[in-house]
Amino acid sequence: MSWKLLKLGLLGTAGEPRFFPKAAPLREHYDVVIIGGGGHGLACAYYLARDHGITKVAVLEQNYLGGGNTGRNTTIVRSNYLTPEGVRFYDTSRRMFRDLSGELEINLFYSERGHYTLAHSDEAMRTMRWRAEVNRHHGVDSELVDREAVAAGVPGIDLDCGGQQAVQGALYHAPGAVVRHDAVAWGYARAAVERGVEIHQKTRVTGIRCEGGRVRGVSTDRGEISCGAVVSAVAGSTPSVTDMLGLDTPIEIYPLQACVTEPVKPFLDTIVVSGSLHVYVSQSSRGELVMGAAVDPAVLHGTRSTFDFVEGLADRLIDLFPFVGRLRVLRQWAGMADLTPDFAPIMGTTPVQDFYLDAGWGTWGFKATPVAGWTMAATVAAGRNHELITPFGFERFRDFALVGEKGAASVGH
Ligand code: PYC
Repeated sequence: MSWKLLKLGLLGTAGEPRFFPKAAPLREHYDVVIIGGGGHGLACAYYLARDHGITKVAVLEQNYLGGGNTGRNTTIVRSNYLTPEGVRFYDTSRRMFRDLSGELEINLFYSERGHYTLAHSDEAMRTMRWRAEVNRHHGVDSELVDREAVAAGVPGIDLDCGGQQAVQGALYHAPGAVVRHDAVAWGYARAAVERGVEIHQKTRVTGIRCEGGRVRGVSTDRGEISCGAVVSAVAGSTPSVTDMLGLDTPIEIYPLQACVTEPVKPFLDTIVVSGSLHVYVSQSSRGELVMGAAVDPAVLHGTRSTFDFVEGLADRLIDLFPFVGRLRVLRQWAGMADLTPDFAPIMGTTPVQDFYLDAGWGTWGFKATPVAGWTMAATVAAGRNHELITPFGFERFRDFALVGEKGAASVGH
């Protein structure tokens, strides 16, 4: 018997420390309050402490860590976007993800699989060629591949799609990866706490106090806090936070659903996306097929799952992978996608002094976790937008300076 087990038996207590300590009571003042204990908020807290020495930081989470969109996605990391702004931003994130397990000392199961975005028409082939060119121009590994290359790279695929919308080729993005999503939140949380950040779960922000046009504090269901700055990183709950300040954004909330099948033998070691069929699929290390579709068709602030979604997804997926028709769906879930009209986020400073927004992530927020946290922390520390996020500024809708990111996924362009 191992000494550790014997000790546990004799003492009756496990010697392992908690992953991170229980939060203490709320303090009266913090330099920065971050609303939202998802990946983005926790990453911002971590980089505030690591890069800027700002450690009097509280992350307030109304529910539990990573319980929002961080734990409700299909874990895809890629940087094969269409706009130069998008490519630069998401590629910085992808490179940060690659080194993150070492940095946070937690195994995030980061796994580079390659990512195929299928093209089912001449027009889609042209767009994929365009994306490949923009990607390569910015040093991102993407190429247009033909139908034969797709057949060779994606076992089990029916390139004729059951007789509809045959696959002509694909944008192949070799660095496309999957990563264990909830571990990303836990890793950032632990590393932030180790540097002095406080995390308060089950703490709901009920109001934001301003004086003279600048933020002074927040009201919570556990009491009042004063603070020097507030960062909102709450994805689908963004309208409830911006309403507290009377700030208008063009964000609309649509549910994004996903599901997994029962586990099967490993056969798919790549990520496959079809914008025309509105499906994407990869196989997890447990053998489950992790799959999703487009956002639900109507605005809804909720995370209910529907049979309609599974039925529609299965109907389209079996055109691509006929044998999947024999598999059972094990579980399904939904997130609340905060969509902007130009499919790019809204980040950084706002018309309210010392109130910073990290929002508008739609269906592509998880892959931005490291870069969003890093650039938001730099923005809060300097009081002005980091250069990587200037194209995503709050004022762009007023100034008609939209980004037009057509490399977003799960949304009909
Ligand atoms: O942006 O890669 C993506 C994605 C996949 C599913 C939802 N968004």
